[in-house]
Amino acid sequence: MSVFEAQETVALSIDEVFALSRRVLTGAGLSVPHAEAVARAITAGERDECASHGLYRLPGCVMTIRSGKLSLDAEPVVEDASPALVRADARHGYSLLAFERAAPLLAQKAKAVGVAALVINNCFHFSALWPEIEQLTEMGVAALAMTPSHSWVAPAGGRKGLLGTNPIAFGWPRPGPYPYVFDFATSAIARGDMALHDIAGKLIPEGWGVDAEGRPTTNARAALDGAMLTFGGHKGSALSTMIELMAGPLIGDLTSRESMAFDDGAKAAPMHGELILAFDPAIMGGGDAEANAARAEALFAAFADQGARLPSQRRYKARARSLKHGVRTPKVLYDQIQALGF
Ligand code: NDP
Ligand code: PYC
Repeated sequence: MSVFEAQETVALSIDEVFALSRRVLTGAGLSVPHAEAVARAITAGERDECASHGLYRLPGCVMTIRSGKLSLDAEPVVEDASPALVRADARHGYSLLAFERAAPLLAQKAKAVGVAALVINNCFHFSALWPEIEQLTEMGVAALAMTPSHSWVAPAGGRKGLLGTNPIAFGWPRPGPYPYVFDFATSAIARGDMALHDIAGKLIPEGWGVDAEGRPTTNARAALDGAMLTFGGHKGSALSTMIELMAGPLIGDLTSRESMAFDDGAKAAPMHGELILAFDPAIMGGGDAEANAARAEALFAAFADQGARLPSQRRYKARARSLKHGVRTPKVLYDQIQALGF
């Protein structure tokens, strides 16, 4: 349920969300290719009712643009590094354009050798991972993506920020338009969602964060100023640490702690790397790809048999609704975006 459920809203079509995002981003100085890649991600988030990674992100993008740290017109350099490795240097631009430019080669390599990796380096990253995963499943490959962020999250047993909110997302191509996709932070909740709780004056459950003194809190502001906690205790903490390593030192890029140091109080989006793996079901499955796909479908069907839903089902329902009726954005957010003056 949205934290803004009871608030006054403004109705927008999907095209209006994109146009508004593009206008603000180019108005703030971002080059057109970057602005359009970012606007596509923001529009997808708003369309799928992912409030923490939709229009809510626009004021933060403007802050990142004004920080002086982001390259506003960086041309990503895509390198065919080995038969199974694509490297994209975002050159301190946003991650999304680098991903869009490199993703077709990643899928092509996975289809040639079975499994391939895309390493994105030196990118500012603020977006949800599922739009990237869906682009890859549309190309017929299964995919796994992960990225650090800023060190807002305490490790299990600790009380101070060290790990990022570190999202991990996976996608499996299915017949029809809706792949199996999950995408979540390894913190108990994304920081964006924690901030939305703060803005809405809504309490957070115990276990999401501790205050600046390390005491458990149900106050979102106190947890944002203190430290967030991982989901699943030591399990989320270890998974988050794996993401720090795999999408950090393994690919020659920054950990969340180093990203925070790079930021140095500018309050820009985190700057680090991203790792995306792609798998070709035909090569990896060896024998009968159709039979393997049917067995995956049988697994998904068994969820429904016991009344369980698949991850992304809520999003896909929201998408169908938004494409038909448009979206409703909190008026307070809409006014904040208009007040940016672009
Ligand atoms: P959630 O805790 O809401 O988990 C989201 C995932 O779990 C979605 O795939 C969701 O599907 C699925 N899900 C939720 N409830 C159920 C259920 N009852 N049954 C089955 N599946 C369910 O989200 P988070 O707060 O952890 O993350 C939100 C977003 O924040 C992600 O998209 C992530 O990429 C982004 N993020 C980005 C970061 C970055 O650095 N770029 C950092 C951290 C987070 P559905 O959507 O259909 O509900
Ligand atoms: O919501 O945790 C988050 C987040 C961090 C960077 C982008 N989103």
